[in-house]
Amino acid sequence: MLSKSIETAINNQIKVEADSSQIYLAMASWAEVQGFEGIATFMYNQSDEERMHMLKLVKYANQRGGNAKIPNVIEPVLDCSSFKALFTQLYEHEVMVSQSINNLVHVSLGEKDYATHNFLQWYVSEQIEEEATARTILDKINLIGDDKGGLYLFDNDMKNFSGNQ
Ligand code: OFO
Repeated sequence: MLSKSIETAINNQIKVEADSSQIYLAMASWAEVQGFEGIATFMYNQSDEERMHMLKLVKYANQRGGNAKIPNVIEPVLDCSSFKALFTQLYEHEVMVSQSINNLVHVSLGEKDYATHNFLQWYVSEQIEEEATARTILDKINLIGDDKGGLYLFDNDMKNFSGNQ
């Protein structure tokens, strides 16, 4: 049985994952309208992954006798002034998600809820990957700058990136 404080902390994380899914969806739609098919595909896939992260938490909370709360959807505010700005926002968002997962791990240990602690290890590993992916992409964008040819190749590259996820 989940304690009230763990239930609340999981519900907070459910919202973080739901917001992440919305942010990636907004980025996907923006990239699609701009004609960047590869980036759009990557973002759509990420959005689906974040929804899956949210669902896992919903099911876990309910399975442990808690009550998962389904949050409102937010309208994401994107910085589309440049690709660099957009991917910096993405990277910073993932760092924030990792911190949020770490907090949750901390709360579960404090409460000696080892089942939740064990369940969260999957998220800890997932965040290592997601942060690394975001950092790799940002490094590439920094190399390309505003070069149109480079962006074209980068967009193509992103299709494969999505395939590897
Ligand atoms: Fe990338 O946020 Fe989920 O865990």
